[in-house]
Amino acid sequence: MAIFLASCAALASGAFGEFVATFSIVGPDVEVVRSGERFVLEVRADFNAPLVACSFNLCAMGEAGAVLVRRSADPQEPNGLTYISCISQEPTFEDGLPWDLAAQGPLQEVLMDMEPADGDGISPADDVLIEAVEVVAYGQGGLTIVLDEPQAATTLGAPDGTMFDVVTVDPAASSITFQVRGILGDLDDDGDVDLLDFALFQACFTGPQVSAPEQCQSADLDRDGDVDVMDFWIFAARFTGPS
Ligand SMILES: [Ca+2]
Ligand SMILES: [Ca+2]
Ligand SMILES: [Ca+2]
Ligand SMILES: [Ca+2]
Repeated sequence: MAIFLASCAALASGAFGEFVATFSIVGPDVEVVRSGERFVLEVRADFNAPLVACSFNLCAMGEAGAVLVRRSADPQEPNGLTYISCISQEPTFEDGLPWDLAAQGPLQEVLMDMEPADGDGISPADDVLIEAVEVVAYGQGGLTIVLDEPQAATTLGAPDGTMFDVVTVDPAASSITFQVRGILGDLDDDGDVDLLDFALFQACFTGPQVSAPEQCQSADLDRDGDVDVMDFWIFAARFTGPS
């Protein structure tokens, strides 16, 4: 691990000159998320040589905050890139979560194939899912999540001792911004989830796969377009009574 950290700090400068990788962050196609709402962000990449390791930082900026609650790159849980496992120095994979991206600072993710066979690695391709992370927004106001300082490696070692190449982020897709509003389930925006909110919820309840009208978007708590019993269970779990 110490060697790995040292390698990580000493940025490679074109050790693999022909290697080109571009990273981006992708989130739900919404402008507004509710405080307490959980959503998924994907780190994706285009690259032209087999990828065996990468690292990047996730940061949160703005008035509202975000807590990272789950990673997909659990060594025990294949994320679609089954030979990729995750090591995170700060925090460790096992005990680091939840990680408050606003209060605790950037989270560095390091994903790698621990023992790649010769020629192993994720095959070169466009728009590859590197990792999906689940985030819960909190507070009120603007929230921007930034993908920062991505690095990647085509091998776990090179003759000159360098490991990672600096890669680029897609400038148009290196960050994602939301407005964080209210509390999930607080349909009248008065700071609680009580029977008055339930009355509004009930008025919007139409069942599965019935498209919710504009005024009922805030009752679609799982954001699948309808207001059904799945939304009700989320509402019930958030029920606080009047404040
Ligand atoms: Ca309320
Ligand atoms: Ca539904
Ligand atoms: Ca729904
Ligand atoms: Ca109330």
